[in-house]
Amino acid sequence: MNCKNTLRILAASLLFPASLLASPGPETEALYQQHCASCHGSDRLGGMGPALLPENLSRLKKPEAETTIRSGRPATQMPAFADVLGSESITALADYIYRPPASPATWGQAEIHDSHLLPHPQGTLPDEPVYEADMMNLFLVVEIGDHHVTLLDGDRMEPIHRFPSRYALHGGPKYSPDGRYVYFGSRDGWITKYDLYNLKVVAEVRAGINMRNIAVSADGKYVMAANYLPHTLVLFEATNLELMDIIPVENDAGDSSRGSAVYAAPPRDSFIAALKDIPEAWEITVRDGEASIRRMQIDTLLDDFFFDPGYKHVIGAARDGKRGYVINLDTGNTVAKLPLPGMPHLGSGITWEYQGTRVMATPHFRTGAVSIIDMDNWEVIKTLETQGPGFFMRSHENSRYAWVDVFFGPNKDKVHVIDKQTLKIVKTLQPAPGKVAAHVEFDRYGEKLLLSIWDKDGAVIVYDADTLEEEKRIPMNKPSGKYNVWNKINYEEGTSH
Ligand code: DHE
Repeated sequence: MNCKNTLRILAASLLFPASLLASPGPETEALYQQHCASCHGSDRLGGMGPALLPENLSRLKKPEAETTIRSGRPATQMPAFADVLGSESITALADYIYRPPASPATWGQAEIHDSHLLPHPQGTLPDEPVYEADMMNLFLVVEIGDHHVTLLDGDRMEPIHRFPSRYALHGGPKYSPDGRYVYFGSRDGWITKYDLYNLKVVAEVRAGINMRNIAVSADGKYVMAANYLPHTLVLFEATNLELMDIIPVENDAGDSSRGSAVYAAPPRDSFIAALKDIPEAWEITVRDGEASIRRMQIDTLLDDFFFDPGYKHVIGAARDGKRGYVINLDTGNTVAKLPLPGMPHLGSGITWEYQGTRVMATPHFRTGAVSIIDMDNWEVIKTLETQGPGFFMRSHENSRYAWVDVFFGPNKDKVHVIDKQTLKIVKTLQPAPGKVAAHVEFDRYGEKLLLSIWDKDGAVIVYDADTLEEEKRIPMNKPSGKYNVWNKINYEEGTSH
C-alpha cells in the first residue's frame, strides 16, 4: 500500500461521524454484555450475529426487534430469550440497540485487516468443477429467509448445492469475468468470495459497518465496496480480498457523504459511484494499484444508477422522485432531464431494440407505471399503467417479453408480462395468491426464466419464456434475487449488471 493510500485510510478512520451519545442505564448495558455481546460484539458492531446499531436496524421496526429477542429467529443461531428475560428487560434491550453507541464506532484499516479471513488462498484449490453442469448456465438464488444461497443447474433447473451466507445479503452478487468466482455483499459490510468450482468460501473481509453494495472491475482484478457507515468506498484486490485503499467520500469542501452504490463500467475500465449526500457522481479509475477520482458535479442529489449499453451515459434518479437525469460520462454534463414522477427504480431498468431504436424501461417505486424511454433523444415514449408500484424488471435479448412485478400494495402477488414490440401488457400472472411474486432472471438462452415467491414458504417458479407456462416450482426460503452466470458476465441487455 502506498503512502497516499495510507493517508486516505487514516483520514477515513477519523472521518466517522460522532453521533449524539446516548446514556442507557448501566443495567441494560450489563444485560447486553451478558446476553448479546458474544454474538453481536461488545461494541454492537456484529460478530457471528449482525451489527446492532441504529443505522443497521433501520429496516427493522422496534416491535419486530422485541419479538426477535423474545422468540428468536428460526433457522439461525438467534435463541429465544422469553424464558430468560422479563418483558421489561426485553423492551429495554430493544430500546438500547436503537440508540447510538456511547463511543463512535470506527471501521478503518485496522478493523478491515483484522476481519480478513483467507481459508483458501488463490491457487490452492483444484481448477476443475467438482460437479457436472454447464458452468455458464448456473444460477445463484439468494434466500433471505434463512440467509442461504442455492446454486442451481440452469439446464436441468435442479439445485446443485445450498450453503449459508452472511446475514442479510443485499444487491446482486458479482461474478469474476470467467464465472468461476462470485462475490457476495451483505448489509453488515461482509464481502464473501466463493469458488463455484469447489463450492467453498475462499476469502472474506468486512469492508464497513453498513454497506450498500460491491462491484467487480471488468478485468476482475479489483472489488470495490460502497458504505453508508463509515462514509467510505473501499478497494480490494480481487484474488484474496486484500485491502488496497479506503477512499473517504467527501467533496472538495470536506463535506462527507454516505456512499450510495458503486458500479463497474466495463468499456470505461472504471467504477462509477453514486453519493447519497453530495450532488456529485464519481468515476474511479485504478491504475497500478492507485485509485484516482474524477468528480462530476450535478445540480441535484442523484441516486440509483442505470447505464446505457456503451456506458457513455448514466441515468440517475433525482431525490425529489420526479426526474431522471442523464449525464454524459465523458463530459460530466447533464444532457437531459426526464419527467419520471413516482420515483423510478432505474437500477432495475432494462433495454431493448424497438422500431430501430434502443429503448430503456424502468418501473416506479411510488406509482403503478413502467416508463419507456427512447435512448436516442431521451424522450419518454410510453408510460404503461400497471396494477401498482413495482421493484424489478427483467428480460433477455432472445425473449419477446419483459417482466415487471407489482411489489407494493394489494396486487403485490401479481406479475405483468409486457410485449417488447407492442409495448402492451399481454398477460398478468398471480402464481401464489397473497404472496409477493417478484424478480425474474432468464437462463443464458432466454428460453426459461425463474420467478421468486418471496415467502418463508416460498419457491422459485420455472416458466417457459415463450409460452409463459409454468414448468415447475422449487421450494425455497424467501428467495430474492437470482443471477445467471452467462447473463451477468456478458452484461446481457435484459438483466441487471
Ligand atoms: Fe435493493 C439491488 C438499493 C431495498 C433487494 N438495491 C440494489 C442495488 C441498490 C439497491 C443500489 C444495486 C446494487 C447491486 O446490485 O450492486 N435497495 C436499495 C435501496 O436503497 C432500498 C430501496 C432501501 C434500502 O434499505 O437499502 C433497497 N432491496 C431493497 C429491499 O427491500 C429488497 C427488496 C430486499 C432486500 O434484500 O433488502 C432489495 N436490491 C434487492 C435485490 C437487488 C438489489 C434482490 C439485486 C437486484 C438484481 O437483480 O441485481
